[in-house]
Amino acid sequence: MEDTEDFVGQGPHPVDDDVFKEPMKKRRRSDRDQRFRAFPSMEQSALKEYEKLESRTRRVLSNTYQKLIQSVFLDDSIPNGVKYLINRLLALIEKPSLDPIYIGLFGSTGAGKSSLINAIIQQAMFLPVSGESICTSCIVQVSSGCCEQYEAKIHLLSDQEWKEELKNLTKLLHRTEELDREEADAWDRDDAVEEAIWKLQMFYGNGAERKNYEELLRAKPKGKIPTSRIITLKAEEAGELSVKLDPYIRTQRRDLDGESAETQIWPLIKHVEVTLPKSELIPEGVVLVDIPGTGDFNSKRDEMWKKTIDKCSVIWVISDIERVSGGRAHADLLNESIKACQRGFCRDVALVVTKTDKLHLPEYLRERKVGNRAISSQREAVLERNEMIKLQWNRILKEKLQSKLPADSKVLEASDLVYTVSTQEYWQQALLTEEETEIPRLRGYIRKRLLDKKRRMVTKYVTEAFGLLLLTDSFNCTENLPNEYLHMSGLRRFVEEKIQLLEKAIDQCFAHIEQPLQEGVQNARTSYRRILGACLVRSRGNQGFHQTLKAVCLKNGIYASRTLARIDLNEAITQPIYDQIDPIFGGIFRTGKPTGSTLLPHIEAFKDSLQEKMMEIGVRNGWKYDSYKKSFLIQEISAILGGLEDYILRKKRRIYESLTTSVQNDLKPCYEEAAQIAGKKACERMKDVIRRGVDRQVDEGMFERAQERMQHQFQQLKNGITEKVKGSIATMLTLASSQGDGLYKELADVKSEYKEMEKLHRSLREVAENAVLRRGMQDFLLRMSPSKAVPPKA
Ligand SMILES: Nc1nc2c(ncn2[C@@H]2O[C@H](COP(=O)(O)OP(=O)(O)OP(=O)(O)O)[C@@H](O)[C@H]2O)c(=O)[nH]1
Ligand SMILES: [Mg+2]
Repeated sequence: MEDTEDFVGQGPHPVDDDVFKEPMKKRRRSDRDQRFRAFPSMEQSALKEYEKLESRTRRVLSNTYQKLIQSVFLDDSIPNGVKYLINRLLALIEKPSLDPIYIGLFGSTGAGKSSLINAIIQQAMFLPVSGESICTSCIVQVSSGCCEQYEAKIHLLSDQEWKEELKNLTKLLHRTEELDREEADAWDRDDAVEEAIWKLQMFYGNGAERKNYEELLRAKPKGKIPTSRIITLKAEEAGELSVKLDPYIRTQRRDLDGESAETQIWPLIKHVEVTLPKSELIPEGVVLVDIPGTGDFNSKRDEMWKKTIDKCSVIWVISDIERVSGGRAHADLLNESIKACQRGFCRDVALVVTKTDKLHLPEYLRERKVGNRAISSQREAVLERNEMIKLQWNRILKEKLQSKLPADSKVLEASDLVYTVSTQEYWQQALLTEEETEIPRLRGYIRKRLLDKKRRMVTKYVTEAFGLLLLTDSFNCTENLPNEYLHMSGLRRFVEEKIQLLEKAIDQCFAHIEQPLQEGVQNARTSYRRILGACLVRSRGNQGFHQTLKAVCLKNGIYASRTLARIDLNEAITQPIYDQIDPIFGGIFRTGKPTGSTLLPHIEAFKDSLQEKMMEIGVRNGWKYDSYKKSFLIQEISAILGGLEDYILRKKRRIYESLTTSVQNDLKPCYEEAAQIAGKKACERMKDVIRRGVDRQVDEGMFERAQERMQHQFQQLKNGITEKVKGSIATMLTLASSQGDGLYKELADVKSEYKEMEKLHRSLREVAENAVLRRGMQDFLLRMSPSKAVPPKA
């Protein structure tokens, strides 16, 4: 742990960012800043301590595993208990160190997402950026690894996926012959069509847009497609990889003829993964994801878009300072992010306002109503505006989140929901200091998230490993007492009763959703016509909308392109239901402080009562205070129920989406019918078919069916939970009561491993204490130092 000692500001440390920085950059850094530089390394030492603890634990587990398999290797039959042990050890050894933390940068085109990633990773021109047109063409993931090289993997659509895309593209382009003259003139090719033609031309050459699906299936693509469907690029330096990568990521201009090999396979690109060499700026385990704001016409890519948003545990909504107020796209993005908190793993939403350097001073001064302080410079104006934006948006965001999420969600406690950044100033520092560009603050945020997660993960890991070592060691210790079996069967009855109680508790907690669900359905019934009407008009009138609408229908109600706002009819008409259920739904699945409707505390209570019972039985049986068997049982109960939490989180998304999925399913025939329509007044006729189709389905109980499906999903979750609990506990009890029954075997001596594990388990607390101590010192130093940027008086 080389760094552990340098956490108190003992003068300037040339660690961290400085090493990577370009030499010619202007510096404006006081002594205070120098001391601040030490903070990241404090966090890093904690991180390293946890990492060390984890790797040592893994080593102990492997040694134990090896000894075990050696001692049973030649046996004819391996006792069940030992098998169980071996499997558990192996599972723990193979458990991935840390699921990466995905941080999604989610924003409209031109908002500055790619520029921000470049600044955070300290590579000025790494990802392509552009001020002229849509730049990043697909989802790009950036992370750091342990190798020395820069690497990129370009993932392509599979053959099947491309065929499906082809089918849809040709359907969209298939204009009917009977289109009459008048309409043909008015037929202004809209975005969906432009894009389809261009994709086909790029992939198969000019004229492809006139061929039908079967012809295109036989046609030969211009470019070479690797059978693995992954293109790997490697480079020694960032600049080198950046050049190679550029054509794959950058949206190609349609007016240019794509002749290079990269652009020819471009319509196939699904997403891109970039791995940087080991970096202190984005530590291993963090993935920054550049997510375009609208999704994609291709179903596979669109599905991935949604999944990617859902797998992010942090979402930064990126918004250009000039668009942050009043932009509809911006509001849509915020809503989508809050939805992700409901259905996905997202725990944290923040607003990152970009390009704060863009300020026209005379204009600002003229509009400026607040402040009695005179503003004399661009810099002061920028800083003042930043503060104002923070105040304003912190409030707006909190209100928005409050109406959607349970009242005391973690994200609502966060003091910093808004960041005001400037990547341009980060590189130039003509106006602002590095700190004031808030790029370092975002890096701090990333590190804090990682550290929190690592702490939780390692604590769980070490505790579980310790329990397993206890059990292994206990196989070598005969501790059999009379009457024990009797108590075990008593225990079985006890467990059954407790499971019944758990089932009841889960029912009660799910019952909270029923009333809002009912009300939501009523609201949906009364407002669906208005909502649908709003979705089916375009400010431009029908011109060109005809094709977009066709695309919507071809995709079962969902249409996404890079240039238009996303259209999702199913989501739109179920929105009134979601508006009603959102806070309750969030409440059921929340972690942290429980309310009457929260699910997890019931499982926790179930665990506690079981563990208490184990203790009791232990005492009655005269098991030694730290009896192996007792420890094992208690440990295993934690492990079993700990696994449930992940299971519940995975199911959550399915339940949440069941309303829109159900509606989409019911409306499928109507979408299919509408997609067939061509010829005269196609647009009006399509709208008509959709309207009538939805009316009919609503009359036949579409919303009520959606409600039932959601309730059914909740029931399934309940059954899943109880089945899992029953199964695992039964196995555990069988093992625990069978030790004396010939299933037990003298195993290799693992005393030393046990001792080592005990030590590691103890140091878990030390590491946590160190972290608290360091944080205290950090707070102290912060308080002692002169205030940071002078906040303007509002
Ligand atoms: N003045 C100023 N311009 C910026 C800043 N950050 C980004 N830009 C410019 O804004 C434009 C768009 O930036 P990008 O990073 O390409 O935006 P994006 O969100 O990745 O856009 P897409 O890839 O199209 O989704 C570029 O011309 C950048 O140079 C900033 O902090 N200040
Ligand atoms: Mg971009």
